[in-house]
Amino acid sequence: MQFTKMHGIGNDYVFVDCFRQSLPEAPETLAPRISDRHFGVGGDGLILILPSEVADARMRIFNADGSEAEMCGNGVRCVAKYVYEHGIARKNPLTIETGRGVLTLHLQLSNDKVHRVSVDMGEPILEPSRIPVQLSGEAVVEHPLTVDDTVFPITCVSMGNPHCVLFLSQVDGDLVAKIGPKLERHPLFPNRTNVEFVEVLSRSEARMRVWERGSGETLACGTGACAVCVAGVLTGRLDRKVQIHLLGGDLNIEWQSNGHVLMTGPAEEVFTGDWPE
Ligand code: ZDP
Repeated sequence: MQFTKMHGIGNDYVFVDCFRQSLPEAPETLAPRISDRHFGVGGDGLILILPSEVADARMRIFNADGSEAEMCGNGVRCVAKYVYEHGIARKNPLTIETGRGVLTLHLQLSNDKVHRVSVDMGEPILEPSRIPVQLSGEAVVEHPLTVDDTVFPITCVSMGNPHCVLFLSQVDGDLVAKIGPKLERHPLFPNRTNVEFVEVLSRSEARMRVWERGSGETLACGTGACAVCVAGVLTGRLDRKVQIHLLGGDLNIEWQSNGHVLMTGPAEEVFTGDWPE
């Protein structure tokens, strides 16, 4: 099976072109093996690029633990780059079918290569039952949650996949590794959750680290950065247009007046190879 290794600001995945080869039999068991950084190719997960009835292509994403996610921000920019550059659809904009619907992606090209992509990520979902988080009310904004005897005000947002955002005065790796998995698997989140740890730098700038559902800490999360922008506006900390600094690089996020979130960032192809199955 041919694969292509790609990343969006260090959030790296193994991509399989299912236009040109058959779908892997059991992607949920292939994902942990191919993502293993010692015994496999290495990555935060597996992404399948498939034909679609309703868009230029369809994306399915499996986390490193084999769980399938509804959406991914860094991955969909890479899918757009692959679809354009490998001649599946040389169009701009492109449409990609995901677990949260068909998205429109505008490509920034130079010498016919895709360097950056702007994705209309759709509207954020705030209704607790649709995130899902087992709390009442119209939205979960700064709800005090105690973990390890510390109270963390959580704000919950879905971008098709669930996010739990924490604003803190200081964020370090120990905190992410200690609290991340406990919130990911907290009983409040029936489908588990991604967890964002955020330091606000100004009204238009923030630094974040992320503990991803099914992958652990990663260098970046695109849907997570979108959730941080939305949570920042809801809690009065951030303006609607922000730059988010992640361990792997920067993303530009805008919660537009039409209610849609626009995410802009790079996408890179690293190498291709053969997986012996
Ligand atoms: O929702 C989830 O289970 C995520 N771990 C999916 C991956 C999200 C991604 N990192 C992103 O950029 O949004 C690809």
